[in-house]
Amino acid sequence: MISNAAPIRTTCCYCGVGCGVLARPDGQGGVAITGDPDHPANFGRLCSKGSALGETVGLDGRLLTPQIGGKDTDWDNALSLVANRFSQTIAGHGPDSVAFYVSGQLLTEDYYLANKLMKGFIGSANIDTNSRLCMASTVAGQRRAFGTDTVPGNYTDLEQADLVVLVGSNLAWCHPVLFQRLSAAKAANPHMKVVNIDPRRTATSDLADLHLGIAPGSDVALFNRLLVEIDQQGKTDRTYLDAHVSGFAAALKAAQSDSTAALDITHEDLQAFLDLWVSTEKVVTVFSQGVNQSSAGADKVNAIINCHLATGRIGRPGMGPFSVTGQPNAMGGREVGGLANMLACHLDIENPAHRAAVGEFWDAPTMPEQAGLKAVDMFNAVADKRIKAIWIMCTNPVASLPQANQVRAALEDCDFVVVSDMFGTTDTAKTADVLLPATGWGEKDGTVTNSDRTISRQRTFLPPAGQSRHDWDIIADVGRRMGWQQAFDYTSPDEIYREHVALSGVAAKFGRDFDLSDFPTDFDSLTPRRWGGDRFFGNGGFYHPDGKARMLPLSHRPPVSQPSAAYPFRLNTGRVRDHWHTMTRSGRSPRLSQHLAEPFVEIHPDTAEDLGIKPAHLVRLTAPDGTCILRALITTRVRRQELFAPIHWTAEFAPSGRIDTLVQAVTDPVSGQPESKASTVQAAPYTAGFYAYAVSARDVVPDTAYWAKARVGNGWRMELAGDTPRDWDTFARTLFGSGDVVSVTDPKRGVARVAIIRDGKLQGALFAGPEPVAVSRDHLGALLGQNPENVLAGRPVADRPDPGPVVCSCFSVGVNTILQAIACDGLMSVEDIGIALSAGTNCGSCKPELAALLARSSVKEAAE
Ligand SMILES: Nc1nc2c(c(=O)[nH]1)N[C@H]1C(S)=C(S)[C@@H](COP(=O)(O)OP(=O)(O)OC[C@H]3O[C@@H](n4cnc5c(=O)[nH]c(N)nc54)[C@H](O)[C@@H]3O)O[C@H]1N2
Ligand SMILES: Nc1nc2c(c(=O)[nH]1)N[C@H]1C(S)=C(S)[C@@H](COP(=O)(O)OP(=O)(O)OC[C@H]3O[C@@H](n4cnc5c(=O)[nH]c(N)nc54)[C@H](O)[C@@H]3O)O[C@H]1N2
Ligand code: SF4
Ligand SMILES: [Mo]
Repeated sequence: MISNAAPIRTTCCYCGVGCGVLARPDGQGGVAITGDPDHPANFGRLCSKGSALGETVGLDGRLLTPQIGGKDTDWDNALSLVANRFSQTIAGHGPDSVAFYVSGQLLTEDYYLANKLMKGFIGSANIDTNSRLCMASTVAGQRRAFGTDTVPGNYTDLEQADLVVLVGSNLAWCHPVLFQRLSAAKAANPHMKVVNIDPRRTATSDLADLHLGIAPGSDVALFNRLLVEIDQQGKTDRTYLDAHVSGFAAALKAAQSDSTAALDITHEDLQAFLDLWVSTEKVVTVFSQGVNQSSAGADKVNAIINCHLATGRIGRPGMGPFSVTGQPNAMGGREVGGLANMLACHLDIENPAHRAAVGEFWDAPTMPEQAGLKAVDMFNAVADKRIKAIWIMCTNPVASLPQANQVRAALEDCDFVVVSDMFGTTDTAKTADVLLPATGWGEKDGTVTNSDRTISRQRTFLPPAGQSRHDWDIIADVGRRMGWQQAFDYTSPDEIYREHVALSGVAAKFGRDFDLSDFPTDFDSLTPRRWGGDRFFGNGGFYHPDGKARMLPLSHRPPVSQPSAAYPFRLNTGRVRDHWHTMTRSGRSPRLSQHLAEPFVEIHPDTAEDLGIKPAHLVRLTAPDGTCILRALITTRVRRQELFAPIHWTAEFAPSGRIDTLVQAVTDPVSGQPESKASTVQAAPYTAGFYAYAVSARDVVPDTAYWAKARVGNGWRMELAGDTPRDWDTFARTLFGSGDVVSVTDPKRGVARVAIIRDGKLQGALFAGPEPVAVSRDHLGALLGQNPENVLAGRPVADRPDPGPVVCSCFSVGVNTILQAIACDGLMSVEDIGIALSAGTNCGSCKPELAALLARSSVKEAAE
């Protein structure tokens, strides 16, 4: 029963859009979720992940007690061990022999304390964060251009612009609510144009008037060409440049000597983009991981900013460069100084006056004078034993760092590894000496900052799972046990919040942008609020000592790994609509697991043909440090010789899908961010001796060369493949347990259908054959735990048509149902589909796919 009490106002824990959420707990561990109509990020909207938040708050799989060496223990033992081992390591080998690796998903208060403990008390700057893999190039680029890490604009700029350029951003899937706001603004303003710059076509490209499928890594060449065009068409803003910017002449000169050869797009498309950008005053250039995750990431950021500075199109409504942040608190982490090369509140670690001020404020015994190790270097230092004790909080580096097999080996070999997580089964948790159960979303309380500088509250509406404790509380306890009782004497997050607000006031005295002095000191009265006001830099006011921005001279540098005879294909990686990172939470939601239920690789049809890879067959990708087996998704959305694979699958869900085992640990020399989108690999068909599809009521770990599992309502669905066919009845028993076996086998054709039924209820079913098996996957999943009449038919009986793979996760509407309705009922628009089938009417995340299905149907009609 849902209570009638006032809902709890909180914030979504997924992406950096930072949507407001109303949570209505049912008092039994469940919760009803709706969008907060009053939150300025979403005004009531939620995407598929936000809408499914209620499915991910259960206790399923949660780590409930601290563990030492895999055995349950109590907090006192666990934290004494952590404090003692860290203290001993520091005493024996110095403060730089220990490290914290933290996360843009920590709340600001957690993050603040981790930074305070490492930088102010342990006295090392070896604290870095997964934001190094995410936003570091933007931080570096903004600091070089503006003198501080400031996002100049806000979300309304995307609505007020006449041109929105999305560079290396799949906004439709990764920032869906912002994408919905953009789509609505475009529908309302017929003059508005959208350009998408991405080597592959995505759901985002479907909204764009122009898609530039540039060669990977060529963004600097593109924006250099744009700078030249701005100059040639006489669109530089001399007044703004003279008053507020230095470096224009050198930047232009460098741009003029760059070439567009690297772009690999048609002259017409290039000119169309240049003309649009140059002639449109109100232009916002949005950028994300296609820009950041590059060995030229910081340069890409500055190439974009250069064009906005040259035209003075910054800090005014509808104009400016706009970095969309990935994680819910990527921005908060930057504000507290969570990166190894930052201090706190946008102060600089290398600046003695800044250091002294922060040290004095904290009453810190010691402060590091130099930046610490950045993520990739940090794990290299673990590998070569310079770092002997590491504490990993709220991130899963064994899955998400490049050369992930080496990261795993380094942690397995490290003297002392502490992992704080909600789950004890992650790829990283398996390497831990001490596992600390952390509270998760719904249980935690604190603040987060979204992409447009709006600080919002996350609030508690559930009790902590088991013995789990808040991250800030765990860190403070360890700080006290290490001997700093007073400095870590906190009893609630609002004390930390007030301290952070006060420190920002100290920073502001140095003329920094980040100042929360006007924020309420009472935590509970904090409503969503943007720091720094609506916009920065419309009238200059940059944070370099002379108050001017810097334009940088830049030239195109290709990705570091170049295709070779051994590794001829370029591997691009990224996200899918309904999964979040390493799936520890989204993988528990049946609703979110249906959209794309297994790891895949997008391959161009010509490349697939050259390699002899057929649709739905398996592909083996090889790189110097790893191998993956993935499902082939043959599509013209990627360029020839280029592959795209999602990042989400781990040893928990599909061990041969761990994509970061293939990614090379190449980093940007300025930002230290890995080039996660441009590795080189070998590709070949994986010749399976059998393919199988299974549904199982219980969670199992098959012993096949390939398997991928996904949650369904009453259990799991699994894709399997391997070298040699099995004795299928025996195999089914091992997977599904005891019961009555019903089976049909045709050994000659190598085909088998086996079901196990116990007490009249389906425990599991397996369909195997020499080719990928064609059965209705959703239908079989729904039969688990039911009385399974006709289960071996593999699909619904004739009077119940097969809905096909789910497109709309909110209402479980499949692709066949939608195509059928388009064809038979003459549906013409996404709205028509909504009225007929409800698809797309709740969160709207599938609207781009509905539009693509409509387009596909009309092309087919036109051809017929
Ligand atoms: N559904 C979902 N949403 C998420 C997340 C998630 O896990 N799932 N994670 C969140 C996080 S932390 C982040 S950082 C964001 C990431 O959000 P995005 O950056 O939008 O997502 P990605 O899919 O990583 O990459 C975006 C695009 O960059 C393109 N790209 C690759 N190389 C290049 C290049 O050289 N130039 C250009 N111009 N483009 C290139 C890729 O083809 C890809 O389509 O998403 C956030 N939102
Ligand atoms: N090849 C490739 N690699 C990539 C990327 C890419 O595009 N390509 N993207 C990179 C980017 S942008 C990012 S942001 C990273 C993300 O990579 P990760 O940060 O490694 O991924 P997550 O799954 O978000 O890990 C968060 C972990 O914290 C746990 N957790 C959740 N809430 C809490 C909490 O409140 N407290 C604690 N202590 N734990 C909690 C979760 O269970 C999970 O194990 O991946 C990076 N890696
Ligand atoms: S867009 Fe979706 S995932 Fe991102 S904050 Fe909003 S509801 Fe959450
Ligand atoms: Mo990210």
